[in-house]
Amino acid sequence: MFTKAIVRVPGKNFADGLTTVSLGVPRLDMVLRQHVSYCAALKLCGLAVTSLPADERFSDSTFVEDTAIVTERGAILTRPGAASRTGETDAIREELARFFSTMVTIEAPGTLDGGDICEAGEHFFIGVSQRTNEEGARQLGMHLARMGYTSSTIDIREMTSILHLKSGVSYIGGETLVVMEEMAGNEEFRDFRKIVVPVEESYAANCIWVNGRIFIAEGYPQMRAALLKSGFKLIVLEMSEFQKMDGGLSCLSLRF
Ligand code: CIR
Repeated sequence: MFTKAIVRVPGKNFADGLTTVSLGVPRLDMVLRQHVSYCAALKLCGLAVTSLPADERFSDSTFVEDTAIVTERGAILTRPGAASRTGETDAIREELARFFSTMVTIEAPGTLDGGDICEAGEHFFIGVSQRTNEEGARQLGMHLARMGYTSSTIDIREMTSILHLKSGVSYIGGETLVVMEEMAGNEEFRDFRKIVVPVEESYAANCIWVNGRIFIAEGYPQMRAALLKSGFKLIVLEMSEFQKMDGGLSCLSLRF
């Protein structure tokens, strides 16, 4: 169970962040409203939410997930792969130091975004992507092994439709993965029960388990029906403005 989460309020310059999609310019009032609802949902699930103030130096800094991997056995500070985001980790280091006595760091020339790391119980899938390089993946694998976890890498560099591994696959507890159709056949996922997301609902593959509930994005009826049919309790959240900047439900918080 999670007891805490860290989030960061989106800044006024949120729309200046990086994006690979052409869904239009996010509306700040809606960004803020959607962020408030997201935080409220975390609180509803019993988490104490630390809400960091907006950091206007970094337009993408509301996507805190990319700055750290947080586990029950310690935290790993990342080294984000986008040059405009590398400075985001300094503030998160200070914050995490309040909660974690064990903290290690991904070092140059390694790069790694938290969005590429999919925790699945004792095992971690590490995406090698446009943001996470092989050296970053190697360092993370080593840190995780020292903490007693196993890991394996999944190369998504050829998959142009997703930014991060977790844009395409999410672990929602037990033996279950939610996985986009394009990735469902991956051998790494062979031992898991898979809920396959149809191509037209791919964005919904990024969902999160929070203390017995699954947060999913609004507007994806097939995914919603599939999860309900499997007995999951859902919290459906509007994510349109974050989607415009390549962001999903997992990126908006560090949960531990
Ligand atoms: C970026 O390109 O870095 C941000 N605009 C979106 C990051 C989304 N993070 C995530 O999926 N973990």
